[in-house]
Amino acid sequence: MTKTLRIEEVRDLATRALANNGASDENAAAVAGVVTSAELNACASHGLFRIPGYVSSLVNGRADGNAVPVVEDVAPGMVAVDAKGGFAPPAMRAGRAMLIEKTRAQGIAVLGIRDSYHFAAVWPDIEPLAEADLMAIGFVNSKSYIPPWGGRTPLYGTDPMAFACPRADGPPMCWDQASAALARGEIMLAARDGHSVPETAGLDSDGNPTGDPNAILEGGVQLAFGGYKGASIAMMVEILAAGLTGGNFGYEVAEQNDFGGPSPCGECVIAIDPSRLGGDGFAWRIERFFNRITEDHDARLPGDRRIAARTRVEKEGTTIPVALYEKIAELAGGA
Ligand code: NDP
Ligand code: PYC
Repeated sequence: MTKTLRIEEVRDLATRALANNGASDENAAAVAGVVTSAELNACASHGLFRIPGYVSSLVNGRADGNAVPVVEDVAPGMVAVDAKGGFAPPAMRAGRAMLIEKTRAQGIAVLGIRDSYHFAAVWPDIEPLAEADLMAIGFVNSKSYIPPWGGRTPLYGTDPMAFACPRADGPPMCWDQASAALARGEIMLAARDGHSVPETAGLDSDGNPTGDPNAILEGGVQLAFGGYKGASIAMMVEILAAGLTGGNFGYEVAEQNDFGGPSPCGECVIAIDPSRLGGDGFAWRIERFFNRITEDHDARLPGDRRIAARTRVEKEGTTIPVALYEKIAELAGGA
């Protein structure tokens, strides 16, 4: 059984569920913002599905719902944000203006967030930079689920990275992908809904490839996309998101008690002003380049599925299982 919600109902429900369980108004609004964006963009794995996990991290005291992020101007091209054990979206909101200012002033700047709980897609973090005519690339790490290539023990998180590029004609192009063959959220949704997953997604507890999502989640491991090449990407994401920022590596989180909610890790965003190198013609050159992609048979730009979803979901709403709706309504103190 399913229930369809209008997008403003999603925002209201998510905000109340967080606020009702100890998040400050500001933090609840920031987290509900990324959850609502995920539903609007048809990204079910990081939308309302994540609210019970956010709430459990508040209730068990792991994440601080009243954290006030501290933004530090650490170098001409560097912004550091200490999330103070709170969620990542308020930390990103707090640091973004300084990142944009420094990038405009110097052509390039980097923002690092440490001690933050990230449980969302990455494109909402970097798309606003491309809307401000900057290029951006973002890296987030999570609790470890993926062994190093040739190993058996989880070391890397599912470690997403996202890239956003402004364009002359349309919303920014923004891709966003896990270093894992499949985001853990997708495997969890498959387990919930009784679907199998591709056998490239993970191994069972005996080390055998499996399409059974429960076998991967319960004692198995996930695999990087593209074999050893994806494992090297995951390693890079750990180094940039955690090593560079002072956040926890995925394995350090795995060694702590696991409450199943978001992981206290790190995030790194590099922003570049393309007009400094590419000149005024940059956005149109990109447009012509993108045309070469979209003119070729069934090829499309990454992110186009999400962008197309926005108009549809705005009009028709988003559909979630009734059981999830009832759970969140209970957390929110009522429907
Ligand atoms: P997908 O494999 O679904 O998609 C990855 C990217 O590929 C998207 O940009 C998608 O665009 C694009 N894409 C898909 N099909 C095509 C196609 N036919 N042609 C061109 N591009 C295509 O995502 P993942 O499962 O890897 O990740 C899902 C989400 O999980 C991400 O948002 C990620 O940030 C999040 N995540 C978060 C983590 C965290 O720690 N916070 C950890 C891991 C993942 P489109 O969306 O338009 O289909
Ligand atoms: O889907 O892999 C995932 C994930 C991990 C942390 C948040 N999302």
